[in-house]
Amino acid sequence: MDSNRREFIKISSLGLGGLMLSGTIFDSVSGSIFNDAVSETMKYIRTPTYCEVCFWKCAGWVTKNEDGEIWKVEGHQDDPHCNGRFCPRGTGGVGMYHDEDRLKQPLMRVEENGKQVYKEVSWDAALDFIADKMKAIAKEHGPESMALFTHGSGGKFLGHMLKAYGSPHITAPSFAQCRGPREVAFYSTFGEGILSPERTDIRDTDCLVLIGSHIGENMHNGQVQEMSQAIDKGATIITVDPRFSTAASKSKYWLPIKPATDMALLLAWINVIINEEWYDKEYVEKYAFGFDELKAHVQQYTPEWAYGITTIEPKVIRDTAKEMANASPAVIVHPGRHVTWYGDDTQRLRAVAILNALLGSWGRRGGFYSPEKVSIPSYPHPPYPKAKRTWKDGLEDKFSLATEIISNELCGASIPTKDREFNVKGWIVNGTNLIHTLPDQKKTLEAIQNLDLLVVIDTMPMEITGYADVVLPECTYLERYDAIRNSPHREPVIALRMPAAEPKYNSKPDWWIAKALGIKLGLNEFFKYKNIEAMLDWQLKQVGSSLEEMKKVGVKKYKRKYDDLYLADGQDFEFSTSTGKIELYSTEMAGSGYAPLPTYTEHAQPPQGFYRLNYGRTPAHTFSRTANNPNLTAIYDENDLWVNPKVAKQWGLKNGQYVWLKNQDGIVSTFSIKVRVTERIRWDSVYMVHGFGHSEKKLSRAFGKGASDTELITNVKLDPEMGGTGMRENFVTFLTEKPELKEAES
Ligand SMILES: Nc1nc2c(c(=O)[nH]1)N[C@H]1C(S)=C(S)[C@@H](COP(=O)(O)OP(=O)(O)OC[C@H]3O[C@@H](n4cnc5c(=O)[nH]c(N)nc54)[C@H](O)[C@@H]3O)O[C@H]1N2
Ligand SMILES: Nc1nc2c(c(=O)[nH]1)N[C@H]1C(S)=C(S)[C@@H](COP(=O)(O)OP(=O)(O)OC[C@H]3O[C@@H](n4cnc5c(=O)[nH]c(N)nc54)[C@H](O)[C@@H]3O)O[C@H]1N2
Ligand code: SF4
Ligand SMILES: [Mo]
Repeated sequence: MDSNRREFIKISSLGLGGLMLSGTIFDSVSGSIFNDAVSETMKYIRTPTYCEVCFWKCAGWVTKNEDGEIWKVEGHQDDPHCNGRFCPRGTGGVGMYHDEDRLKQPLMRVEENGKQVYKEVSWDAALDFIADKMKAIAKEHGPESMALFTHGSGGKFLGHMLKAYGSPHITAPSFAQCRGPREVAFYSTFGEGILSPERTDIRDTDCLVLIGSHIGENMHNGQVQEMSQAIDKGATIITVDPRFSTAASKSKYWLPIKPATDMALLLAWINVIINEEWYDKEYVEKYAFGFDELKAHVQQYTPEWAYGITTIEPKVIRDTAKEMANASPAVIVHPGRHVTWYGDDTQRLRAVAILNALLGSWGRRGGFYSPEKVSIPSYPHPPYPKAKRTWKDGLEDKFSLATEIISNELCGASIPTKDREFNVKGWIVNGTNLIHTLPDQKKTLEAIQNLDLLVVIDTMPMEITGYADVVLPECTYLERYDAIRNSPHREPVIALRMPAAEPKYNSKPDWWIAKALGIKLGLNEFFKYKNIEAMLDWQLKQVGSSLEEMKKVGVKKYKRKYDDLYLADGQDFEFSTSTGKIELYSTEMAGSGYAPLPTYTEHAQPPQGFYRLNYGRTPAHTFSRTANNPNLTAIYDENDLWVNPKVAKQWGLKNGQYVWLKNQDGIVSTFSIKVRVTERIRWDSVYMVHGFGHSEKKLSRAFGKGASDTELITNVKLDPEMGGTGMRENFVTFLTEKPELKEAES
């Protein structure tokens, strides 16, 4: 491997010959973004949107001031995602539009005087280059050798373009780095997933159990609002977290569990609920499969046994089990969202699913409801070509329960090995900062060095852009149309995003990029619509609305087709599992060679002098995407490191002091992080918020602020069922002096 093939380029080092060319000639061919319909919308003072600061996608209104400049974004009253109120990040979303560090022009990697630099090019030139490379890759390796890594709304259009080109390889970090294990576990148990927004009926629950889920810092809007409603109505909150989270502070019970031992607690709860006969007998008898096997299986997992593992006292385990049973069926053992922790995550989530089944909460008010969404057809197009090879080739029966493509596997498939026939040769990366998002950075960088083509579409000069051959600036969500937001909810509901202003600089929306590139690839048949308005209007008309209507109302609710929000008393119901029942004992797991009933596996504990690296969210930021946002950095601009007072004393660490962190593999953090001495974290762990420690200097507010958890996550525990990356088995120690440049950088 030639390690200099793709030198990291700071976006600031633009080639001298950089020349701005507007895409006017090209625009006249493929349709300008600003055709009549859009120019007309610029007259509106208030335009509908849905938020892109996180994936809760709250619908809102954008208001402009008298000068026609974007002024504020507020929640849409009729939208069940936000009920008229945005979270602090959503309100600060206008900062994405105003951020002066934004990507402004298409850039191409060129060599000048023996040095790789970026040169500003026209859209036409950039897309010509990409199309030529993609054609060459298709010819030499097959179109399936192109992959799309995407997170965010515009990915739909790029995905359509890639499928039309002949590759099914579209992946998002929201599966294997986030909620994949949860979906797989719930599918195996109930035949249905949890989906997004989660189908948790929090507002009507009497007991909410948060096991790792830190709602309140995790600011998914509707859930936070419903949790506070439930608290006001007297619901019991039980929080299991090694850290005293915001949720813990609102809880009747806080169980400061020893990290990595949640499975033991879950199994002990199941043991108690079965042995004390606190489960919903009628429900289990009617709907569940494998109760006797489960009962026999959990006899070994007593609260006394779990105490030794989790440090949670048997009485607390019994008392909390009783609280759940008292509330049953209006109880939710929350499945969490970012659940890729220790590698046995699908199994842990199976235990969560089983517990909910025993409590009868699936399909019940105050438990889990059955969501419904509108069925919106896609704009007509010819069938996609069938790929000759897929990412699964060569995997044999590994990760056989994955329901989506595993991002880290596609990354791995980009590194040639002797025994893998299928290789990925080109990436389009859209709206995902893979350097901070995928664990094991060394592997990500090695994959990147082996590519024939790397295109990055982003709004900001994030780390991933510095490795691209071509960087394409997308305009922000406030400056574009996107696909109709179509969410599964208590009532089906759709929302429109339309541009509130023209794209700044020379940025363009993904829908335009996808269409323009598609046409250059000769895929005209797949892009028959004149422009996005025509396409959206066609789609909306299929469901009894129109673009004109949606521009006025922003959000439209539909009546449910089926009266099945909850199961009716004694209703017969066939679950989509192979037995037609809720599978306490999973036939799917057994059939695929996995454990049909969850078992406890011991995980590594920190070596002497090291602490488990724990990470999470802060209310004012989303991952790394907001780290440079002028409005949000004003609230919080660097992460800190939570350290237990006992540990601080032992190391002589003071509040506010900066330290570097070194992990079990000798990797040292590039930047230092401020110590926060607090009783709110156990002595065996430290905690930081994910998304900080940026090394790209062009991020003028984020550069060097705080530390990155990702660079310290080098030990990845793969989930055997679905390939998720367990990231919480990494341990760090403190360095109080600035270390030499770490190896990877020297
Ligand atoms: N170490 C560690 N890794 C994690 C996590 C963690 O907690 N710790 N969390 C995991 C989870 S749960 C998730 S869901 C993923 C999230 O992973 P990502 O979604 O990749 O997270 P971000 O770091 O926010 O990167 C988003 C990128 O999109 C760009 N962007 C923002 N808006 C737009 C837009 O409108 N268009 C385009 N084209 N680009 C845009 C941003 O500038 C940024 O480069 O990360 C996972 N990885
Ligand atoms: N403000 C804000 N909100 C967000 C996001 C954001 O970026 N910013 N991202 C959204 C996304 S995509 C996701 S996936 C969610 C993620 O949010 P969640 O699904 O709620 O949380 P996790 O990241 O799994 O867990 C973080 C919590 O787990 C605790 N924890 C760590 N180790 C253990 C353990 O061994 N056992 C137990 N029981 N607890 C442990 C941590 O102390 C922390 O409180 O947040 C969503 N909401
Ligand atoms: S929860 Fe906040 S950041 Fe996420 S979509 Fe809603 S308003 Fe935006
Ligand atoms: Mo996530």
